[in-house]
Amino acid sequence: MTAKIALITGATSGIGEACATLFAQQGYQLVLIGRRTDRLQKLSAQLAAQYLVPVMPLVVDVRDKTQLQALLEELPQEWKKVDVLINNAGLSQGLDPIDKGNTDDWDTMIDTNVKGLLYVSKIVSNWMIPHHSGHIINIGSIAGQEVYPNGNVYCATKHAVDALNKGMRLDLLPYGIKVTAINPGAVETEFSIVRFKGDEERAKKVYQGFEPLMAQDIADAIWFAVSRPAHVNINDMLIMPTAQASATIINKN
Ligand code: NDP
Ligand code: 8X3
Repeated sequence: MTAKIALITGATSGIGEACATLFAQQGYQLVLIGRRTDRLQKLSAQLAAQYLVPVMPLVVDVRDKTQLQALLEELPQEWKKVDVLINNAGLSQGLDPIDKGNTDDWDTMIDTNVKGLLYVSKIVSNWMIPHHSGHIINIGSIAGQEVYPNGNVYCATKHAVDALNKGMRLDLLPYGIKVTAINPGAVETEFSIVRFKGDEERAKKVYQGFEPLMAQDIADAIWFAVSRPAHVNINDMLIMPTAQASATIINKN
């Protein structure tokens, strides 16, 4: 039997990297997407050597729909039978009230978290449809369920992911394609370093005084959803650190 294929966006760190590792462990062939060439090449080589699975690294920005389409459509036909798409690439930029927000940051978040996810989903769902199978995992957030002060645009993008997750499930239902949202609370990754534009001290403080989730916790939840029997779909899953009750209420020491 040929190996199953998972396509993971944002595989160069955090949740995407943990998913790449877990799916390689499970024997999946991987298409990995990210912008940082060195990291993507290194991870791909390491997973291929350690787990003996074929890995196809694609260095591309999911916001660049022309390049994205060209690279994906150029893949050899056998790589297009994607069984699992993990729409994970995403980010937050800044944490400011609406009147002080940086409009370039807004563009980056909307273009990556919403439009990038759409571009990838359109291409890959068209590969899944003829097979009448496949599973799309959309990484949402607690920020897609609640809105917190200064989270405005990031929260809006994750609410959009929630709506798109539901919309995709409706539209792809006739083709037997599963669609699942995984919505994490605080996960210690590079997320806050990116949000605070490289300010590692500020980023570290986000996770101080409680035990946050780790990227592996989210990869495990994704694997749970993907490994259910054919007749079972997990529509969505909200996963929080035990110390976190809502977007803003965290029991810190
Ligand atoms: P990281 O910053 O560690 O990882 C983000 C990944 O997305 C990186 O691999 C980055 O790769 C990739 N990425 C960002 N922009 C682009 C782009 N334009 N094109 C291609 N790849 C891109 O953060 P996380 O692992 O935490 O984030 C993963 C997802 O989880 C995001 O969607 C985030 O919103 C969501 N999330 C995170 C939570 C958290 O607390 N950490 C909680 C809830 C949801 P590169 O820079 O190489 O392109
Ligand atoms: C990331 C988690 O709470 O910073 O989606 O929005 S949060």
